[in-house]
Amino acid sequence: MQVLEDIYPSRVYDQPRITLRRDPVVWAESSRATAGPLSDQQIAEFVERGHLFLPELFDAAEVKLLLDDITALGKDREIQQSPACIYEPSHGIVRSLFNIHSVSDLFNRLVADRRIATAAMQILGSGVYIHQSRVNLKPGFHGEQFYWHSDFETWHVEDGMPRMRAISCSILLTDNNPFNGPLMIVPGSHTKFVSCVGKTPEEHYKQSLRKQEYGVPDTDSLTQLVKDGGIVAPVGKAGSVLFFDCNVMHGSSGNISPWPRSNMFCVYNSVENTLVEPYGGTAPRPEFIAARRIKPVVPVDCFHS
Ligand code: 6CS
Ligand code: FE
Repeated sequence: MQVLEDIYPSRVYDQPRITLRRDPVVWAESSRATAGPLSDQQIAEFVERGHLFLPELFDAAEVKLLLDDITALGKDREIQQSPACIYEPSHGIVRSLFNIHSVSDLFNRLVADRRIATAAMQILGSGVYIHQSRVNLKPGFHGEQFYWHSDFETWHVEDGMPRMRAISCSILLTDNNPFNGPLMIVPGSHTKFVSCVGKTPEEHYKQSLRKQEYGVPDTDSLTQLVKDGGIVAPVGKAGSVLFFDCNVMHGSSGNISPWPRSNMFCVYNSVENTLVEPYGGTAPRPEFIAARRIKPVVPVDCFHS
C-alpha cells in the first residue's frame, strides 16, 4: 500500500511544470558531512553542479580486465537472449547490458570497489545498495543516442524510488571524447524537478530502454535549464569516473566516430531510500532494472582478491 506522499509528481498533469528539489544533494549523518575519500572542495562541486569527474581513478590494467570480461559476457548465448540484454531499435547491435554486477564476479566486486563505494556513501550519508547496474555500449559508427532525461523521474514514477537520494557512478571503459557520444550534463539542473507529460504504458521499459518516449522533458523546460546552467561533456581517459546526481538532466548523442564509447554505470541508492510501489501506478519493473532485494554494499579492494 502506498503511504508516502508524492512530492515529485510526474506524468500526471497535462502541462509540464518545474518545481524545486526538496531533498539535499549531499546527505549528512549529522551536522557534519560523512567521512569519505572526497575533499570538501569536491563535495562542494558536486552540490553545486550535480556531478563530479575523477580522472583516471582506475588504471589501464584494471580497465583491460573489465573490457575483457565484457567481451566474454557478450559471447555468452544465455546473456545474449536474456531480457537484460537490450538491442538498438534499428539494428541488432547491443545497446545495454543490465544487471552486469549479477552476472559477472568481477563487476560484482567492482560495484563495491572501495574507491567508488565509499564516495557514494559519503555523498548519500548512509549505507548504499545497487539499485541498477549496466554497461552502455556505443560502438563506432553505430551507437545511438540517449535523449535528455532525469533518471530520478523514471525511477520515481516507474520504480517507486521515494527521494532524491541516489547517485550514478559511470566508469569510462574507453576514452570518451567530444566525438564519440560522451555523456552531456546540464550543470545545476539537479536542483529543479521537471514534471513530464504523458501517461506511462504498462511494460514501458521494453520500449524505453531502447528509445524513451514517456518521462521525456519538454523542450521549453530543457531550454530554461540550459539557459541557467549550460551544457558540459566531461570527457577523459578510460578509467576515469563520473559521479552524477540522480536528478541531473543528461543525455548523449549517437556515435558516428570510429571510436567506441563503452561506459559502465552503477547506481547507488541509500539503504534509507528503498523502493515502494511505483508512483505512476504501473507494475514494478523487473529486478534486473530496479532492485527490491537489497544487499548493502561492503567495500572491497576489487582487484586484489
Ligand atoms: O529506465 C531507466 O532506468 C534508465 N533509463 C535511462 C535513459 N537512463 C538511466 C536508466 O538506465
Ligand atoms: Fe540516464
